[in-house]
Amino acid sequence: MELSHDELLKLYRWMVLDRRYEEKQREWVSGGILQTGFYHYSVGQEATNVGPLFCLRPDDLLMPTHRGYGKMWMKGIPLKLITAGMMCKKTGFGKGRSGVTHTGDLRYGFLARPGILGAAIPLAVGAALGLKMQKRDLIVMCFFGDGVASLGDTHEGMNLAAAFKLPIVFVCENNFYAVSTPSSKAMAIQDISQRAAGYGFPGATVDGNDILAVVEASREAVKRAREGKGPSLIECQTYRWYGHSSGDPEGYRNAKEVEAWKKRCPLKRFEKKLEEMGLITQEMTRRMIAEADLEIEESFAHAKSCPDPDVEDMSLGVYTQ
Ligand SMILES: Cc1ncc(C[n+]2csc(CCOP(=O)(O)OP(=O)(O)O)c2C)c(N)n1
Ligand SMILES: [Mg+2]
Repeated sequence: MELSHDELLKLYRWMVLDRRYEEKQREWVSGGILQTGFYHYSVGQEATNVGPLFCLRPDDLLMPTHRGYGKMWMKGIPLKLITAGMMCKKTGFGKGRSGVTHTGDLRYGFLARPGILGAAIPLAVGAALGLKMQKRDLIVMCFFGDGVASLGDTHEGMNLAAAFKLPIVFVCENNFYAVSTPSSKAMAIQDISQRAAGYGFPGATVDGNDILAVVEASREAVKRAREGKGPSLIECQTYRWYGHSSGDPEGYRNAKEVEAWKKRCPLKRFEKKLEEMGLITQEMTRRMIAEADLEIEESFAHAKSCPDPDVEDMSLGVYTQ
């Protein structure tokens, strides 16, 4: 796969920001600064967050999931807007009403994630159908988890996408758990990508902690969708280092398993590769971390200065005027 040095460093920078932002967010939550519900961390899943979106055009559409805040800035949403949204500020993403989890904004091609798991798949397929009917050369990228893989809506949506040859790429973030349920107890197949054959489109399983493998598979699937050849399914096998959400005591998995996955850290692996290629030094890494931290702090300072929503803002967008 051809990636320029500039592209490789860009990928690394995005992954650094993703890691630093979520680690900071955990501090905000434990320090009581963020109090607006649950936060779903994706630390450990950075390559899966960043890689597929790296292959999109800015005007393509994304259906995200509840996990992976990095998908937001990868889709062009400014960090300041995201942090203000997390703090439920009036001028933040989501306009202060539900944090950022179930909000969308078409100006960024960012579709709203419904709270009902699985419902996102037919919505994303509907968006792809719209693009096809309008004869646009845009595509939809639709993320979902291993838990969502077995829901009825998922099968119906994928089947329709195949039957209508829609411009959509399905990205399964298989982190092997749906809250406390291990995927080994929820399905009898080895790889979720095997399901693609049943719908009639290509499916591939990749190491979701290997950014280059993720980008390679994503590029191929995006190209296929854009050329009008229909959907693909990419299963990225990865792991979340922390609980399902900020309040999870994690009684369902053992520390040994978590430690084993931490050894496969997507960031460290990529860093090592870039060092071997002579593209990065420890000094550069330190500088990139400092730059990411500064951007995060600036977004936080901005969010603190934003106004809180007013009572009348509650019905904004709920009823037509
Ligand atoms: C229909 C429905 N059932 C349950 C929930 C609660 N819920 C939110 S996330 C989640 C787990 C999803 O697991 P997975 O698809 O593997 O994604 P992950 O959280 O691992 O990224 C559950 C059960 C929900 N939102 N909707
Ligand atoms: Mg999961």
